[in-house]
Amino acid sequence: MTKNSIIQKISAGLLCGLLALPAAAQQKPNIVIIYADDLGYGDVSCYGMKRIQTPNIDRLAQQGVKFSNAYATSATCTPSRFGILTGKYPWRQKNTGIAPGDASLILPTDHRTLPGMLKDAGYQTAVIGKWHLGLGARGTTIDWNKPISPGPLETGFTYSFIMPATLDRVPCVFVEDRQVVNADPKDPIEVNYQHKIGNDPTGLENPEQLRMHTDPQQGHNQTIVDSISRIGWMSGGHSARWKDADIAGTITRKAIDFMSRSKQQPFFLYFASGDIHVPRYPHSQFRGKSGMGLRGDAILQLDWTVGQLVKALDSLGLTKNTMIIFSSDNGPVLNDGYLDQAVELVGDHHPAGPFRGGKYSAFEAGARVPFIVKWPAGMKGNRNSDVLIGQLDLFASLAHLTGQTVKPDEAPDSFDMLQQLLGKSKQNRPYLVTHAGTLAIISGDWKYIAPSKGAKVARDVNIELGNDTAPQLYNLTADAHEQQNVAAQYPEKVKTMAAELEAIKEK
Ligand code: NG6
Ligand code: CA
Repeated sequence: MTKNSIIQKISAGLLCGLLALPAAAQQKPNIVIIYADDLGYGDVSCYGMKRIQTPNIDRLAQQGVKFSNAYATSATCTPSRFGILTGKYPWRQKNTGIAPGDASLILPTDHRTLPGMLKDAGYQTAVIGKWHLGLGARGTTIDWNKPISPGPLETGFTYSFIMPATLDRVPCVFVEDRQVVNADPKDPIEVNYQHKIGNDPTGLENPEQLRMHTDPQQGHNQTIVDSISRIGWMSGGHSARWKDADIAGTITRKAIDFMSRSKQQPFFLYFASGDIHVPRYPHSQFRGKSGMGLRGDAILQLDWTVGQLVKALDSLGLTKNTMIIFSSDNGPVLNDGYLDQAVELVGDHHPAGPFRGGKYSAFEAGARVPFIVKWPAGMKGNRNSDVLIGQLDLFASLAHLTGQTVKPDEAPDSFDMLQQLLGKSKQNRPYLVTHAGTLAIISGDWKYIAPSKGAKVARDVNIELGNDTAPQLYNLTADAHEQQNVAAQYPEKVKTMAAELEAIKEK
């Protein structure tokens, strides 16, 4: 493992890259990232879920390496997605918090992102699914009725088919490349996050039209689309509005189409599922099937999606030389605004596995997520790894894999962890910073959470946020559940880690 300093960046170039790999893998592999939304560490059966089975995700683990110490960059979506696509900590940049549906693009257009780097390596690059990184230039208002730019195509993707924000935010439409799909010029789309526009019913005024009630404490009671009220107001675009039950099937088909038409050259697919974010309303094939309510049903749908993508690679003859990386953008939440019985039906299931907290939290469950890598031509399967690794590391690691040099203005926080990704090295990342309301640094056995004045518990979602005005220090090896704050016993350790965190912030 090496930090991507200039010298190491050069050594990560073509020579050390492809030539060091097994012969079968010398043709650049296809790379597919399957990114789940709000899936907890314990939410799939190969990570301990007992109530339902996720055979397709489990099979990835059987045929690849299953990581137990891997982290999303943040405990929420937008900053984690920023991190995985840029290799840069999101807290280094303003406006990287959870984005409203009319936010401007937060990815850089003046230097390469992960897809841009892979495009330079000769890849066709697609984003299919949830975007949530803003669209359009800063300081402008998005006109949804015209070509929308800058967006994915200006940040390194050669094809895009996206839901612009989250499933619970307007506009509830797909955008393909720069155009809203099925738009009707006679019914123009308008979006507003400040006040109501148009005459469409809202959850607040017409709760009788809802298929799913919202938590009065959490809003989500604005424009109703597909019998579900959302965050934000939208008018027009009726022919373009999605049906929630069809989203997984639609994006899966788009992904299979992309892989089929790109099979002659290497491709990179960043497939960002909407599952299992709220509002959870999977296809009827899955509704009622988990016995755990719609949240469990959405996990079954996510597993089905993985199975469909794997099956498509098989029938295209691409399985052997395709690397699949499966992970989640942040930890789990039960009630995230909709009363969908996730709380009532969770029973003895622990969505966060053995960890404390959940989505939004500086405790482990916020960012510690399932992470599986499989690539039959390049690595052995059926292995576990407890190496410390972050999603941020994909940039430098995949640059190494594909013979690209990481340039000085790119991916400042990404480490080349290729050998660890392939299960060939057990060397930990020396440290990793995770981000929720506050920052935490993990190094070896230890985790230090910086003092914060934030609330200790988010009452609406019922999650411990890990905030404390005093410094917190946990020994993750002895105390994975972060029960014993040992800061008072190890003042030197606290001092060193706090200083290390400050130094990383200054970098
Ligand atoms: C929160 C929303 C939550 C969800 C989250 C984003 C409220 C009260 N809660 O602000 O429902 O949309 O943002 O989730 O509005 S994420 O996974 O995309 O980060
Ligand atoms: Ca998320």
